[in-house]
Amino acid sequence: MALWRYPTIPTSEITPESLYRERRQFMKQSAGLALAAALPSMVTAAENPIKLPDWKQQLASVPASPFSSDEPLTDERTITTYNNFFEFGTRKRDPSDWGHYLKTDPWLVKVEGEVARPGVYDLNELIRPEWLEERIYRLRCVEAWSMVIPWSGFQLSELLKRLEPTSRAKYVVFETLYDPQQFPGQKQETIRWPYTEGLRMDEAMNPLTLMAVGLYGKPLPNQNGAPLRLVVPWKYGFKSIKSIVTIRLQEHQPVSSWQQLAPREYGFYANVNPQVSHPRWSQASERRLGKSGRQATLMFNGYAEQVAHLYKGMDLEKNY
Ligand SMILES: Nc1nc2c(c(=O)[nH]1)N[C@H]1C(S)=C(S)[C@@H](COP(=O)(O)O)O[C@H]1N2
Ligand SMILES: [Mo]
Repeated sequence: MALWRYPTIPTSEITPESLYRERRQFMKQSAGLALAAALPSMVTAAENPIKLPDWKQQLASVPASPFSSDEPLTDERTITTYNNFFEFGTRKRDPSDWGHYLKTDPWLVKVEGEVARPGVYDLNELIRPEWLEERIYRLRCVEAWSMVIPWSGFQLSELLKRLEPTSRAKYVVFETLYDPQQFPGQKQETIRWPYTEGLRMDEAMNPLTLMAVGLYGKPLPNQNGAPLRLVVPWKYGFKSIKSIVTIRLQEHQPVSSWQQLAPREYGFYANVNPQVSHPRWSQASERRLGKSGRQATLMFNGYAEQVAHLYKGMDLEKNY
């Protein structure tokens, strides 16, 4: 028997998506009532020895974003056991098998470069509970599969505004934690660590760009990039960098990890584009995990209306 296979999420905590939707609907309707009913029980809450930071407790009841997709959700088990997170290894099961090695509390985020408010922030100082909302987004991996994921998080633009970028800030760069003690996959040079990603300033400020801290109404599981990850729904999944410890604003375009590893296959933009093939396979269609058959991949992953204007006049075959 393999002793190392701790499931990170106990089976009892996995929520079927139908139940999840019902519960969310119920909560919306009864939010007012629940608040009143909660008052007498505040004594018990105060006695609760497990004191989570405020924002973690709120995740189950944050408002639903109008940007949410209404497609059926991918079930929680698939979202939390079929992962790409090379810091834990290259197999889809590695992140859920090894995720428990990562300690996410406390979590410090270094903000540097072209900002008026650089510094090392505790994650709990960085998050404003009133920013939080739930956004159901499609995630399209460059490997031609996709999922529909209920994230909880906040618009990156809110955070950036608070950090006050200078006029020279043209790009935002993100880095994942480098610590081979917690990330066994970093003992191999599969990619050049730390995992690095970047966005042009207008992409970062677009209202669709999300910083996720939760999934299915709970704090992010480690395998999904706890405690803080980027989600850019119109780009291939690899842009959505996990377990972020550095946010840097700078004037020049950064080189992202996949671009550095295979520049002919992965570009800086990585916009979902069914018309531009990967050199080794087509991007025209995708397999929606949990569903049979394939479906057509949509331009910008279906978010063209909100983001196509960002790339006006650019040759998307060259800027892949
Ligand atoms: N730090 C880091 N972030 C990462 C990756 C990774 O290996 N390391 N994989 C990326 C890829 S290829 C995809 S498809 C998504 C997968 O996110 P999920 O496992 O939460 O579905 O995470 C992205 N973010
Ligand atoms: Mo991916």
